[in-house]
Amino acid sequence: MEQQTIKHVATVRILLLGDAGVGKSRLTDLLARSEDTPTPSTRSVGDVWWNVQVRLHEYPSNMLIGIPPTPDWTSSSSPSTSTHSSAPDQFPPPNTCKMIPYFVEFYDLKSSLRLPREHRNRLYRHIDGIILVYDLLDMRTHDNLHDWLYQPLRQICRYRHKRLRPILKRRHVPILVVGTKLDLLNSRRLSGTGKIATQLGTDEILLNCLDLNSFNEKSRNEMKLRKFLNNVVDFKQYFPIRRS
Ligand SMILES: Nc1nc2c(ncn2[C@@H]2O[C@H](COP(=O)(O)OP(=O)(O)OP(=O)(O)O)[C@@H](O)[C@H]2O)c(=O)[nH]1
Ligand SMILES: [Mg+2]
Repeated sequence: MEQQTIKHVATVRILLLGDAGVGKSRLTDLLARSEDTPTPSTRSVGDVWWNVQVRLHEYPSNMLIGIPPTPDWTSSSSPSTSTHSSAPDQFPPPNTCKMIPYFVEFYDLKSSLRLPREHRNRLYRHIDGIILVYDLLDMRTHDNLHDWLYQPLRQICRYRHKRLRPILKRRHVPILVVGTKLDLLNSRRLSGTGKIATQLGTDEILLNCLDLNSFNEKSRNEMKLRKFLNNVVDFKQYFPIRRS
């Protein structure tokens, strides 16, 4: 990892959305957990409205100085926090890839609180990624994800893109869909899963949030998570917060 002082490590922010009881808090515990931060208190950041847990993510630097991930991404605007140069014509050779550390903050709303709109909108301005969470035992929680997503997506689009609409036709904020309680599913029937993920063109992970091995290194889940976090960093770089 590139040597950087804590002061120079940028932060990306991820919002967890989903019905009460689907497993958002347990999933946050799992996502933020590391050897250095084994308990929630060692990785939690205090906030009145949100449970915020933080982890480090290592971003491969050749992705930043290479060509943007898709042709419709603009690289002309570069965020003030970025220390990276803009795109050269070719990817650098693989051995020039350095890992750049980023803090990742997961924002999980405290369930007992009803969040005032101004607090919500203030946070949405800084959100670089969304994780949609549903319960595999109750597919209504999957269908409700459309409702959970609509307002945050609209607000993030407003703060990060020049135009409000159409949201999904543009390169929107990265989204990951997670179905929980896989361990309690006693049939192999997974009908209905994957619908919203397909509509959004995103990855989906099905897991048991209570299993500490769910994101083992080099597992499919871990690879999907890594790809999502890389996209989140890209989004922060290519769509910095606009001054309104
Ligand atoms: N067996 C099993 N239990 C789970 C799983 N995920 C969550 N749970 C349990 O489901 C319950 C609710 O999980 P939470 O993480 O508190 O749900 P939440 O989405 O944060 O709920 P709110 O904070 O009320 O919105 C807890 O008892 C968890 O232990 C899972 O994958 N498998
Ligand atoms: Mg919770």
